[in-house]
Amino acid sequence: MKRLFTLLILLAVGFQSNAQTTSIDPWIKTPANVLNDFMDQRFGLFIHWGPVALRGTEIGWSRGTNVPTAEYDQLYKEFNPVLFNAEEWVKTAKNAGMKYLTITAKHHDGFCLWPTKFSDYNIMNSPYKKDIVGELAKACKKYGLKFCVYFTVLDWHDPNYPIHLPDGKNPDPKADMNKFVSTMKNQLQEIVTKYHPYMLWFDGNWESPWKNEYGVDIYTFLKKLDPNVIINNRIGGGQPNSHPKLSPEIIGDYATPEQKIGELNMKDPWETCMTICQQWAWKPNDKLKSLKECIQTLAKTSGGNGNLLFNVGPMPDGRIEQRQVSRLKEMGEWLNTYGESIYGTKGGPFKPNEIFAATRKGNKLYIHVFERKSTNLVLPALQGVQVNKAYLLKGSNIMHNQDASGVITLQLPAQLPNAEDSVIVLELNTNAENLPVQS
Ligand code: FHN
Repeated sequence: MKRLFTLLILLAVGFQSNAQTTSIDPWIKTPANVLNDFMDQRFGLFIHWGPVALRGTEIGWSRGTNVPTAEYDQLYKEFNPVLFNAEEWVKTAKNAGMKYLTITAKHHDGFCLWPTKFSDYNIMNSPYKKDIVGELAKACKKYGLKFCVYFTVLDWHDPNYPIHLPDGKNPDPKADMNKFVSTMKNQLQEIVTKYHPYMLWFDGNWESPWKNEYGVDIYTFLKKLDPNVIINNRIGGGQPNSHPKLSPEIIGDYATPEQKIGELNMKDPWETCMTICQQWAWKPNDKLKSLKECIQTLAKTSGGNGNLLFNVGPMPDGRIEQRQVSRLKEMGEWLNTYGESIYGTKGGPFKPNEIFAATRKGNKLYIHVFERKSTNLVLPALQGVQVNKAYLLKGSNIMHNQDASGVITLQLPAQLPNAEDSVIVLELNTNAENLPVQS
């Protein structure tokens, strides 16, 4: 009811162009229940892909650096990923225990993976001629994953965007940002109305041409199309160092720490984005993260009350490398056993560290044990809380005691059941989600 009222108010006074204002009308912000649902998902697949896979260099950033600009901009004419199978990609995500998928519909190089009417530089003008974004949206719907779209606000290929190379220098005086933003709105309208993304992952907001006012305008525009679409914090003018933060002046619904685990934060929603290898786009023989690093990153992200958007870079033929598929499957196998300690949990109340992290749901406190340094694992004190029961998730009871100050000591088995992350459940005499975060 409140949202209908909001919409009527906004329609009545007319959606003033927000090009002048630098903050979002609180009434149109993404509802808390929608954001809570997003944070319950905990784990998603990020996919960086485009014609640059033909060179195995970084998407966007290798244009005019590792790959001459003219050569880079012609790659789409060779791009024919005949082994692309959207359902295979979505099943890979599902088998990994992932709940959402985010595809780079348009990265900094400007190439569009959907049949946009507003740029000829798109997949329909490659030999492949199929709607990658549409196929993934359909496959996500079929397999019950939430479909999300990455969209860059900088575009080094578009003549109306002033910066044409990754060095960010020499803004082009012939560029026209008003036309550029108009094209962006048209393309975003295509994406939202045709594919109905659950979340939009903006990026590239750090270059000088992009102003906060554009972010307000785009956020407001998107909310007219879908009041519930979730929007990250890279839509306003800003610096990369602002990505891990969320604040009233930063436009967007959640913070986006990159290639690192965000800090424990019970107030502001956040999602770490991280590569399973080193490069965002596919790179031959790139270094693959170990299973231990993958699982412990997920546990520490959840322990910090955040989501993990974990990235793969598919090959030029449309397949995701088998070693990456296998690594993700191993994560899924871990989640098959321990998923209740990740999905729908809150992080904390202890700060994640190299020995353990904590998540919680109802009266259960989950202790993710990464290393067995000694027989006893001593947890910070929980005042006024009683541990009624302690046991390995899906396993045997754990000896425990609690001293007068509330310090909890767990007696670990000689052999932990899981080399990456063994989860111990502490059943409390209170709701664990209400416990204050321990400094
Ligand atoms: O420049 C991009 C980069 O290519 C990649 O897309 C990451 C993913 O978060 N974002 C930007 C770097 O911060």
